[in-house]
Amino acid sequence: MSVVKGIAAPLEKYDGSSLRILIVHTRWNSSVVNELVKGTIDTMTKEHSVKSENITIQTVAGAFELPFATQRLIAASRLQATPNAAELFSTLGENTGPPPINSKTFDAVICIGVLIKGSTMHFEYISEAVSNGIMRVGLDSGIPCVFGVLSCLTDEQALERAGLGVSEKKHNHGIDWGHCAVELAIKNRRWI
Ligand code: DLZ
Repeated sequence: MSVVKGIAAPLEKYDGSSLRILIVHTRWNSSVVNELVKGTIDTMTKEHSVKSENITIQTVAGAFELPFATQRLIAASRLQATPNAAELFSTLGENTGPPPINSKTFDAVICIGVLIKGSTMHFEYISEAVSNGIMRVGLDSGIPCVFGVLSCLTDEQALERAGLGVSEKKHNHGIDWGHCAVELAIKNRRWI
């Protein structure tokens, strides 16, 4: 049987040696999340030469906190990266758009978490809020935010997608998120 699903290889090899990457991950479902984080980091460092000292890692409790934390961390990095940023912000009115991109802010963010459906509506509300929230942070900030949140109906689905399952098809999705972050970070520099 032919395989339809999945991502084709990129057209070029991306050099991530100058990139600054932020990973924000949850402590909920940590055994699976930690494996996904590892897969993401290994891919970026081993396959794209991202320097480990240029990867910042922050944690939050659960997936619902990912968009807020990401937005605040991007804002904080911009303040630190721009010596007179406080002055600059004070001169800006509201709704004037995101602050200027500085070379020391993050080139890409990867938000990582695992939602597992329970017996209430919690899963539906959180997964929708988190996917919309992460998308919004990316669009508002102009910094690519990779959606590294698994929305699983069972524990087994989560294990399979972190490469911890028992089936032949198990695959660590962190690998894809690592490739995705580097590609989009490099392309975003060209697009500015
Ligand atoms: C409360 C909760 C539940 C039931 N399940 C998960 C989950 O599967 N994955 C996850 O990342 N977080 C879960 N949370 C926590 C919420 O995301 C959030 O941290 C709390 O509602 C506090 O805002």
